[in-house]
Amino acid sequence: MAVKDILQLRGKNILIITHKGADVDAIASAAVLRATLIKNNNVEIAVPEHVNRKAKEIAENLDIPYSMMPDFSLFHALVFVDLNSYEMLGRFEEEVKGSKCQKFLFDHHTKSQDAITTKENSLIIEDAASTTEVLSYFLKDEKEEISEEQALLIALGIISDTDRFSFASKDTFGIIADMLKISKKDFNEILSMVSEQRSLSEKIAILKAMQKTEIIKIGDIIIAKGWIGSFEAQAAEALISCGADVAFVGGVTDGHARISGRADFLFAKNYGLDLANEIFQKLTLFFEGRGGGHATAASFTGKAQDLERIMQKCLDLISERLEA
Ligand SMILES: [Mn+2]
Repeated sequence: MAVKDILQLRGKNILIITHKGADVDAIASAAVLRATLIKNNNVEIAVPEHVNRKAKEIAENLDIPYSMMPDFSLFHALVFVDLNSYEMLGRFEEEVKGSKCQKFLFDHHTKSQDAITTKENSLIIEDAASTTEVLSYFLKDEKEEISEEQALLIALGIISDTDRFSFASKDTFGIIADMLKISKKDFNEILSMVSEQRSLSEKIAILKAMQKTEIIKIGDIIIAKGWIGSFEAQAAEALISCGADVAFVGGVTDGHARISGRADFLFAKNYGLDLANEIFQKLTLFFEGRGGGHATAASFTGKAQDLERIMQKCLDLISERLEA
């Protein structure tokens, strides 16, 4: 078996699954793959738990159907996009574990220990800007045609996941140039599809998190540690844009402790730091829970009562790492 065998499937029922809390890259990736596979198969998209606001808007505008309660017994093959760990599967975890279906996977997150499928059936490119970028390589290598709509979706995934090109892989701009041509859309039009207005509650939550932020200095390095009820990821991002080199923001959501970590891109590069690998996956050695993500953006979900201790462990691990 190889990941490209997915293109040989004929007359099958295929379920494409995104990570929980699907974002624009996840939904766009699912739709790109669906457009290719649907030529010869029945294809559905499923999202465990919720879809973020922007992704929902894009799914509506581009008529991308998805369900949140698929009947797993109907499908012959499962395809995972924009995730590679069971942690990110949320409430689909048990059904996926129990499923004997063929499983394929496309992703750009740091590889995790709890892999969903075999290496042969996975295409994981950790330094790709988005999963849609990974899919653009795949379709090109397999000489599959990329339609106008797929090109638009690939561009949307890249622009959204790179936070409008605040980082990129060596090929990102070349791909964007190609996709703009195929999509026949101008750049501003695509940009406006992913730009987002923060809600009032989000703005206030983030500003409050700033008030409660502790600043820890290790030599010239600034680590920020904050607390918030929701929007941990956005608050951690805000702390990085305010000047922190690394930020950890913790909160309790739905009875679970959730910690989001962010690192400044250049800082992480200079130190060869990978937050997912070196901090968030390691937390599972000390606490019950799940952790993973990317080099500069990662998270951990554990027991609510451990929040304070998990936050302290993040600081210990990063201090050990940076002082070494
Ligand atoms: Mn992604």
